[in-house]
Amino acid sequence: SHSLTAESDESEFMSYMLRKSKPVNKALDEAVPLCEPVLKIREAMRYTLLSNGKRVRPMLCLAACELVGGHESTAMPSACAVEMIHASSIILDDLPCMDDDSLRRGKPTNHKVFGEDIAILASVALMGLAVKKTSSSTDVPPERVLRAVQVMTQAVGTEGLVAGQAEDLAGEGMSFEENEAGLEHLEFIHIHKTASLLEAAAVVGALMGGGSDEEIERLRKYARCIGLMFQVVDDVLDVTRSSEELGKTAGKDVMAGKLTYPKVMGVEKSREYAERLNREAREHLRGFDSDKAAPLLFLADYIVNRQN
Ligand code: GRG
Repeated sequence: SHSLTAESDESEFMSYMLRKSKPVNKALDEAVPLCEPVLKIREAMRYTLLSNGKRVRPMLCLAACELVGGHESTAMPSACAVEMIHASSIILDDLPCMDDDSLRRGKPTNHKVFGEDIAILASVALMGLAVKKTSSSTDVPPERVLRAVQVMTQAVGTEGLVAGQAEDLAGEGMSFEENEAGLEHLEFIHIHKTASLLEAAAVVGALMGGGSDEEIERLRKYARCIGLMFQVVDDVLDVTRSSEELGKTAGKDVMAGKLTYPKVMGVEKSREYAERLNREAREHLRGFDSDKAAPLLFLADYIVNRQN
C-alpha cells in the first residue's frame, strides 16, 4: 500500500480514505467495550459512533499530524476524540427537540432505537470520553496535550457547536431576508456547526504531530474553508436533488423555510463561492510539500466535486 502523492488520481484517494478509516474504526471499537456497567448506554454509544460515517474528521486529524512530520499513531487518540464529539453532536441534533430526524446514515436515529433518555446519556458519555481520550495521548509533551484539550473543548461550547446550533434554532421560523444579513446568519451557523470541529480536528492533529504555530494556523484556515465549502456544496446539491425529485417526494420538506446559499446568492454564485473556497483552502497549504499535502488537497476536491 503506497502513499498518496500530488500525481495520484481520485480512485487512489478513495482507497487512501478507506485505508485510513480502518485503524480509526478499530480504535473506536476498542474505546467503547460492550460490557457492564451500563451496557445499554455503551450499546447506544457504539450504535452512532461505529455506524458508517465518512470519518472525514479523524482523517483530517491524522493527515494534519503526518503533514507536520508526526506519526499517524500519535494523533490516533485525538482522531477518535473528534469522531466521538461528532457522534455526540449528531445524537443531540437528531432529537425531537432539535432537528427531529428519524434517519441518519441510512439507519434509524439513536433515540428512535434506544429512547430519548438513553440517547442523551450516550451523547454526554461520548463527549466526556472524547476529552479523556485526547488527554491520554502518549509520546506528546504535556503542554501540547493540554492545548489539544483546550482546542477540542472550545470547539464544542459557546464558541463552537453549541453556538452554531443555538443560532440555527433561533433562526427557525424567522423569515430571514435573502440578503447580506441572511448571509451573515448562514455563515455564523456553518462556521460554528460544521467548520469549528473540522478546525479542531486539523489543529489537534498538527499539535500532536509537533507542528509549529504557523503550520497549525495554516491548517486551521484550510479546515475552515473546507467546512464552509462542505455546506455550500450541500445546499447546492439540495436544490439539484429536489428539482430532480420534484413531484415525487413524500414526507417533510426539510428545506422549507430554511435559509440556504442558493436562496441568498443563487445557484451559480453559490457554485462560484464553493470554487473560491477550494482555491483559498489550497492556498493555505502552499507552504507545505505538495506530496505531503496531497491527502488534504484531494480531500478539498472531493468535497467540492461530490455529487450526492
Ligand atoms: C455539545 C455535542 C454537542 C452538541 C450540541 C446538536 C449540536 C450542539 C450541534 C449540531 C452539530 C451538527 C450535527 C452539525 C452538523 C455537522 C455536519 C456537517 C454533519 C455531517 O457530517 P458528515 O457528512 O457526516 O461528515 P458523516 O455521517 O459522514 O460522519
